[in-house]
Amino acid sequence: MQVIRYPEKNTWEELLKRPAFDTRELEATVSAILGDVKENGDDALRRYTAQFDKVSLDEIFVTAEEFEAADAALEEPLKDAIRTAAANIEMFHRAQVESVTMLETMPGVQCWRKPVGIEKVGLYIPGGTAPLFSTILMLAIPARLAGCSEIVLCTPPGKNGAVHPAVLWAARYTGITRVFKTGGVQAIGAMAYGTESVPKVYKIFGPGNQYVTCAKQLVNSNGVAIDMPAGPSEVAVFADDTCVPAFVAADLLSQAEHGADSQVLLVTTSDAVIAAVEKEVAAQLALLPRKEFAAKALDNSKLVLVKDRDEAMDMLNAYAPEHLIMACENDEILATRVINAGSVFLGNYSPESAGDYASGTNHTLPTNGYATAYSGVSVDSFVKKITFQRLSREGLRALAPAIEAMASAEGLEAHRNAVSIRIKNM
Ligand code: HSO
Ligand code: ZN
Repeated sequence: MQVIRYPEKNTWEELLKRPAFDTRELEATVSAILGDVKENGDDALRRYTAQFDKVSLDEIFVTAEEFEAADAALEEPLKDAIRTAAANIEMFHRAQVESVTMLETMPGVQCWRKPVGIEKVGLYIPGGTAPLFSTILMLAIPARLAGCSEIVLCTPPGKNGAVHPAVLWAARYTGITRVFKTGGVQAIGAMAYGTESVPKVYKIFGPGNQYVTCAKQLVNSNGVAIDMPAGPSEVAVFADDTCVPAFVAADLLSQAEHGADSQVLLVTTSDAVIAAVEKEVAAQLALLPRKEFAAKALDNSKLVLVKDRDEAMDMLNAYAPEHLIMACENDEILATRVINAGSVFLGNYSPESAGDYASGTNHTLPTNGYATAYSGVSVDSFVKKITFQRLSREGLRALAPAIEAMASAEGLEAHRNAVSIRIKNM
């Protein structure tokens, strides 16, 4: 980890830069696979599954027997853990379900807005070095609460042709029974265009590697909605002398273990904290099974000493982290100054892991500085909001002069007439 003391403001941009993540060079490969899936459907999915996942599949969809086998294979304590997490996530997201408020903007002019679930949504869960079944809870629970009527899930099979039991169990527990064994770019193509087995959806959610991200962007430019542009996962910690360095180190490592490209940043007002955190990171890293990934991520990571809390907040808002942990005095007061962050964790007892799994908040969050303008996934991500209105005769009569004047001024006589013809008829 690089230690930087009292950096000048004009060096911040460089210091806070994420490593370049340019998907353009992948575009040719990715778009060839997408085109193949569009043209050849399930045949193409089977070919890519044989090529990339090294397994030949008869059926692409997961059968009832496979769900049963997953249920038998999964240990009860893990099922219980998933139940606890799901209950909290459900409670937190249920409160986001908006009710319809009818407003009378003028007597006889009624307007309202109704959230309607996106009919068909597709969730993608990567395979890879760790099967993130927790992401199923984070996507399927808000999708159900939003009222999406068709929710499908794509995930790559392991070399034995099966999907990880926790993935299948979490899917069925959250009400998803249409799971397809296809991963990577081909899965995104399948959900974007539809194949014989996989239905076409209107919006695609979920994390993935650079190829998956590139595929999501390409199908997005062809009219399929996506959750958000994704980059490698990141955490920033603000810590002062009241932090517990061992906790801070553990939080930095928890994010670093996601992958070699993960980003971790510590901003502190205390030089003693830097020394203590460095020592703790070294000790804890040595014990981690995923130490290779974590060590690589730490190579690109920074510990920054700043002069005071104001400067720390300026720097953190400029960085716009996906996760922000504030292990400092009066954390709640300082937190009122957070402008750019995906999700904030306050105090010494709020590790990012709580939000990653089980406290209730969503872990699908904006990375790569997108927290300046994007929110994490919520029930809102799964709904469209449709506006309605009804004008009574009196309502239209009262509003007519304004509409007619504006329509005439825009030179749109047919617009004006759609009002005038009714007034004359009254
Ligand atoms: N930190 C990840 C979410 C996750 N962590 C899933 C563990 N499992 C993305 O922000
Ligand atoms: Zn995580």
